[in-house]
Amino acid sequence: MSMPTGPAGPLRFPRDFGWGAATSAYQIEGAAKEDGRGESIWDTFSRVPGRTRNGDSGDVAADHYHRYAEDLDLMRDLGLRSYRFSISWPRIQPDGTGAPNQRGLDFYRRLLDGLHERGIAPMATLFHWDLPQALQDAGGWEFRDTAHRFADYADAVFRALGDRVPAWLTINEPKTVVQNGYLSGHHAPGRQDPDAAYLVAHHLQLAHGLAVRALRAVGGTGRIGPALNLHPCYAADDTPEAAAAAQLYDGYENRLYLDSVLKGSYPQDVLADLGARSRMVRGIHDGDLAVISSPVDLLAVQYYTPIYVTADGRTEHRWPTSVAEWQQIYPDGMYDILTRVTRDYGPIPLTVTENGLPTPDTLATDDTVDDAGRITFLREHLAAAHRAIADGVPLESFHVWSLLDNFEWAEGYDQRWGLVYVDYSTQRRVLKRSAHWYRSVISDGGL
Ligand code: IFM
Repeated sequence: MSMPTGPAGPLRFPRDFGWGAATSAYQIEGAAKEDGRGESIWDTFSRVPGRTRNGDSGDVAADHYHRYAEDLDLMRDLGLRSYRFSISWPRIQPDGTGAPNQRGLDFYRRLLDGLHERGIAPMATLFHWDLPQALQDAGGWEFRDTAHRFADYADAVFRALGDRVPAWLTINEPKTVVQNGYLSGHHAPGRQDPDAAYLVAHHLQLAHGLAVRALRAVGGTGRIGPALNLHPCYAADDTPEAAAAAQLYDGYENRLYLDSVLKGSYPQDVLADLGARSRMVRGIHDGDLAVISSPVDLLAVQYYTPIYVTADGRTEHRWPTSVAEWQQIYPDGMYDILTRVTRDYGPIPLTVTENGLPTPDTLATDDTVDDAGRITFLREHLAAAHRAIADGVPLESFHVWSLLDNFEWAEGYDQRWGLVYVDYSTQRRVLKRSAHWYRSVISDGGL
């Protein structure tokens, strides 16, 4: 990757940089009951009163299943070079097992063909949290067999779509499934069981490794890697106690997922903290870490926020937050996490597959959306990514979260994360000011 020097401005990105945007199936597709799609745990979870804001669900979402051609044109008009989306497991295997549903595969084939026709490189995530409900009924990610079901599903997808997908991501943010689905319980399946949570972490990692092996077994030519949300963890003060607490926090936030995939071991401090009697530690079988650390081709990093850890292991906020109160806006964290991954894990190709924030966007009477805060946020985070590249990080691409406003899980439709505003009453799309800005960043090749 060569950094061009040229007239356009001080922060030029590599000429072949993959300027992109990201989405996920349940958050945008809608069409929850069409073409043979089965139920996912998010369909079930959203129906339980009180689980999502306003009782919102992904039943209709941004209606992308029907409007994908219009959305592809939007991507082309923005100048995107890369589009990261996810494949809905219950569209492909309505009950989580068995022969693939051709109508589900056909939808993704149409989407992929549309991307190629417009010169946009697809990046497909196999699992972005929409587990088939039938597999949850059989034990979900607590059940080791689910990892094998995932490998079977991945195999079917690789065979059907592999000729059209140059880059695959296995599991989106396993940590969020662990923390939100099994610790706090505010995501599907809504459990609050720490012992189960870390067994789930292991099975998600195992599923990742089995899918990597499945791709190699079918002779797939696409590249593959995990999609990890990484949070730089800093000590909240300069006591040795805060440093030790931040180090352990980092184990749970980052090394649990990075070390297992890239070093073939779980971090000893986390294993010791969980204890030999924990379900996770007892659930690690001989050979599992060899599977989990099957060589990958790229690592997808998702960065939103840092974490500051106090001596007694609590967390503190230090920087301004966004509409999402868990987020602290700290662009240097992007630089820190990218350079740290390269320093600690070697020069594996990196892609940023998510970065963004929700802003209080409203559609003005002149049909514009002035999301100045998103422009500032993205400019500063892109500048931090540029600094990381200049310091030797092999970062290939950057995907804004998100292309479109969408279903933000437990927050329903209240939080708007898109470059493109969706008027949910009509499903009309309106480019926000940030989308116009991003288009010029792409055409200038930098900031
Ligand atoms: O919307 C989510 C996405 O599904 C996973 N990463 C974080 C985003 C914002 O919360």
